[in-house]
Amino acid sequence: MTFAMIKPNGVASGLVGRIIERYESARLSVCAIKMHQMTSADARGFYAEHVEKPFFGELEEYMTKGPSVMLVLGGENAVAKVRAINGATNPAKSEPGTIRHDFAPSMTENVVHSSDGVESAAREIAFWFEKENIYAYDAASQKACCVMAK
Ligand code: FUP
Repeated sequence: MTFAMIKPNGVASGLVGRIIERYESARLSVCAIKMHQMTSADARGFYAEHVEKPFFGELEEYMTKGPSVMLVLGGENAVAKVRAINGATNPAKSEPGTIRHDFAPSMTENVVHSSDGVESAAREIAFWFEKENIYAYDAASQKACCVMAK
């Protein structure tokens, strides 16, 4: 499982459906979903590794300016798959066909986020979701049906 987020400009531009469609078309399943507008405290906690960086002020302003859609996505190789579908952090360097290439106007406003590894995925999922609200993907059946995570 991995954590993904449709950032404020993605939501405001009406891209929620098109972005989730890309994930689901890659055989990833939505295991949890919610909409939430980040507070400054959220941004500082979620991006703790970046708080001291020079770009943090701009990042915080962007991330708190409207609601984002938080997602837990399940399926085989979910972490790597979602990173590939999203494209490079800097849209100018992203491959054609990726979400950031197709929709992101700038490095700061790069439309989507996803966890960069299995450990960060666990941390980020736990940051936004209670365990009982996450539905595990049933890979064996290859169906979109989900079972409650234990
Ligand atoms: P990613 O793993 O792709 O989400 O990227 P990072 O964790 O490295 O960065 C988090 C966010 O900070 C990026 F989505 C955009 C922003 N950022 C900048 O604005 N400038 C930078 O130099 C690096 C990151």
